[in-house]
Amino acid sequence: MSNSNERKNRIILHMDMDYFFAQCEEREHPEIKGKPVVICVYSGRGGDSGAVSTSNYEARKLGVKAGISINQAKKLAQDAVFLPVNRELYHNRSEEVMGILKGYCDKIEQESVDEAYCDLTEKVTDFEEARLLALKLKDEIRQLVDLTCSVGIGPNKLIAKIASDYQKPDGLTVIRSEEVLHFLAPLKITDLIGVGKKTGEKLNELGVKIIVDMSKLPIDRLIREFGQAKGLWLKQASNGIDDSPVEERQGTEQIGRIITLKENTNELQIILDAIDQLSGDVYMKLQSRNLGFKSISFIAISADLKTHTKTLTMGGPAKDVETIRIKAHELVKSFLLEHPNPLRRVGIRISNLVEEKGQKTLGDY
Ligand code: DGT
Ligand code: CA
Ligand code: CA
Repeated sequence: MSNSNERKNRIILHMDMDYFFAQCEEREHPEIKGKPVVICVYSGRGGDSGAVSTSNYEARKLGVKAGISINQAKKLAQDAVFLPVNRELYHNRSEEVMGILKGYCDKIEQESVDEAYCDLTEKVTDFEEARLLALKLKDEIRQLVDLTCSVGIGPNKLIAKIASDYQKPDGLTVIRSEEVLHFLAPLKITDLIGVGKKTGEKLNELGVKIIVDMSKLPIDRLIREFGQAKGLWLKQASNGIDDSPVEERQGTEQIGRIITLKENTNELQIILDAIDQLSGDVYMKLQSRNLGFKSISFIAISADLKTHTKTLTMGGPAKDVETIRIKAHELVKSFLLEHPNPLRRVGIRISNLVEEKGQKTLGDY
């Protein structure tokens, strides 16, 4: 008989792509591999005004990190390759990676463009099996998308996330339940997700620098300093306790799916057959959320792993599978006329999603 009050022993995986934007660019432009690469967000005020979004590890060695100004980065790394952000590219790569991850567990919680949690509790029997699964996942992402990531596995989201950041790049860190306290003890308090700069400074004033210091503070002291909820959370987090579930997020911006073709091809009929299958999948998701769409894109990844996207936007919203199919076919045909080379992966994405008429939205009440 299982006790319903018993805390379930979970196995949670967190995946974070390595130097994500810069790594995507390295794949797109193989000639820049090995050089420092800096991805820039230009402010639009002209010249080099703007900030660094991310950089590869070669550039980080020179001190070029996210957040510094482009001017400063150019001083630190004169010979680096400077590229503007190409969000469409990163988005497509992200979708491919998340698609692979979804094949490993029923439910993923995508945290940002380059990271996600995945609950493996029902998939594996122990941490060793989870480790083997993570190796397979990393390998598949490398084979199919040609990107590296770092993975952390732990008994909850908090530990899994810290573990994925522990060895980078291309890391894999597994923290079993009984190793949690030992693992956390020497880490900086700001390594706990949720302890920001302000909380960190306040804790420093209390003489707390590393996690083990905080785990030793009496709970009422923490509550006095930070209030009931936060104080309690800090106490639990410093002891590696986190019960938050892995929850699928329903982003409303777009719905997409990409698959790998059995073999690289530019044959229209094979691609259209794949598109029909994808149309059905995308339609199911659209329908389950009671939405309509105005834009549809065809995503093509060629044999050399370059990503192309072709989008069309309609005058008004549609919500039926036939429109998805017909519009996607149009996009494929015109794409193949422009790019007759064999494709490796194909996908469709619908965006510009709108609430279906007749459905009451929260604003109606
Ligand atoms: P990592 O995970 O340490 O190997 O490096 P990244 O670059 O993957 O860093 P991460 O996971 O914090 O962020 C993922 C992507 O998000 C990153 O490639 C670029 C973007 N990003 C991160 N920080 C910033 C920022 O401060 N500004 C802007 N615009 N983008 C950022
Ligand atoms: Ca990352
Ligand atoms: Ca990240």
